[in-house]
Amino acid sequence: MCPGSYDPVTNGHLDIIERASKLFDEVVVAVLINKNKKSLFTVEERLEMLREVTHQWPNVRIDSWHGLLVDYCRAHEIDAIVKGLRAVSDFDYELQMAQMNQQLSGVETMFMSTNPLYSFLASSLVKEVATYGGDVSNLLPPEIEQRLRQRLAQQNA
Ligand code: COD
Repeated sequence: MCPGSYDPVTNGHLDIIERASKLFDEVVVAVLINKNKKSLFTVEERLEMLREVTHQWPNVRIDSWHGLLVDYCRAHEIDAIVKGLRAVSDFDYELQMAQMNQQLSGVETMFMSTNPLYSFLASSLVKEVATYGGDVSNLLPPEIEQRLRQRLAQQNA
């Protein structure tokens, strides 16, 4: 299970998903719906984008979920959550979630070190840079960058 907001999916996410797809028979990439978090893309759009950029990995499946991550894992007999760690700043929160999820359900979390190329990369930063006209072309797949530019243009129209 590779969970996230994926608003939108970045090269940092894709690096983790690809590496997980080589380690596990099947990988579920789930968009977790958080109604309190303001997102730029709808859940349907995020799912569509994820499908577009992961189709080359046949063992990767895309889904969405509203509720506790571990409830999805239990319902689908998933034993492992895979998370990418970018920096020490990620670690405290990720460790807390991993321990809570383990305690709630027994589902284990495995951490994969970020590709150094993407260690500074987060969807929120990409959106901010693109909003002010910065170049994000090496941080996202081209089709996702195009969608991001379109959405930001719609917002400014
Ligand atoms: N390099 C490596 N990994 C990266 C990078 C990068 N540049 N960017 C992101 N990642 C990885 C990280 O592992 C991250 O966790 C994951 O991708 C998803 O990133 P985001 O930003 O899309 O998603 P988040 O951080 O908003 O996702 C948080 C969750 C949705 C996973 C979390 O809130 C959750 O599990 N929610 C469900 C409700 C629940 O069960 N809550 C109780 C938790 S104990």
